Amino acid sequence: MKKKIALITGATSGIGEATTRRLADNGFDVIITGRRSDRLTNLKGELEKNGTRVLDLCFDVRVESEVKSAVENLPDSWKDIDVLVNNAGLAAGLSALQEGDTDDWNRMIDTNVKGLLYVTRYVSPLMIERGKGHIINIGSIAGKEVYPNGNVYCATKHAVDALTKGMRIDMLRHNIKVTQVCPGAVETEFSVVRFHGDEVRAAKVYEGFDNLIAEDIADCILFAISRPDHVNINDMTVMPTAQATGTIFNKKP
Ligand code: NDP
Ligand code: 8X3
Repeated sequence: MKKKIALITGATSGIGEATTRRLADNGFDVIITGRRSDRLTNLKGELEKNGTRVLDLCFDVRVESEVKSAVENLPDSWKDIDVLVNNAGLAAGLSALQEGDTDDWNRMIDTNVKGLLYVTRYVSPLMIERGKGHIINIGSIAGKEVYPNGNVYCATKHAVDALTKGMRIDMLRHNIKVTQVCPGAVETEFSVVRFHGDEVRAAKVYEGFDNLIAEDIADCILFAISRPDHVNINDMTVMPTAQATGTIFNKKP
């Protein structure tokens, strides 16, 4: 029997990589994307050893022409995408708006909002043609509330929240499910990227409590995509037990 196909953006690290592995373990063939080609090659080699069909596509979600060309040039055997996981994203910086770095802002807006839009714009017609599909957008607790110095990152994730609702309406008549998964603190490369490579500062984010791990979010995605045809999970907010809001934690001293 033909296996289902999932396309995961940002499969080179963290939540995207864990989701790729989880879906491969559960019978999906996977299209893995990201900018770091060496990581894509390694992951592809590893998954293929276990019998998963893998297509690696190296592109930057911020560059519309790259996204368009990657999707338009998909080999026929990869066009029937059942699941799209819009996961690629980042935070850059954590500072008051009046002190913000505009390069950081552009990177977040271009990746988290425009990148997600470009990928969805070019992949969703393939789903529409087949009259079925499931889009998973990775939002954040930062898309449900705003915290000090989170300004632009929170705005991009609020945009993901709005786009999720908008695409659910637009895709409704095409029988395409749209789900948003909004994690709290997950230890990945996220904070190292946010703090521009400062690993010591990044590690402090996860000190004193049991953070989520990427596999926890992969489990939620697998749950959402394995519901019966007539069931759609609109939204999942998934937090560490020791985290109540974006900034309130039950940290051990
Ligand atoms: P990581 O930094 O570990 O992974 C981010 C992934 O996004 C990488 O695979 C990276 O690949 C990819 N990516 C970033 N920019 C681009 C780009 N321009 N083009 C293509 N791919 C890109 O972080 P997470 O796994 O934690 O983050 C995944 C998603 O989860 C993000 O959307 C993030 O906002 C969200 N999130 C994370 C939380 C957390 O606490 N970790 C909580 C809530 C939401 P590469 O560098 O190879 O291009
Ligand atoms: C990542 C979680 O709380 O750092 O989206 O914004 S948080």
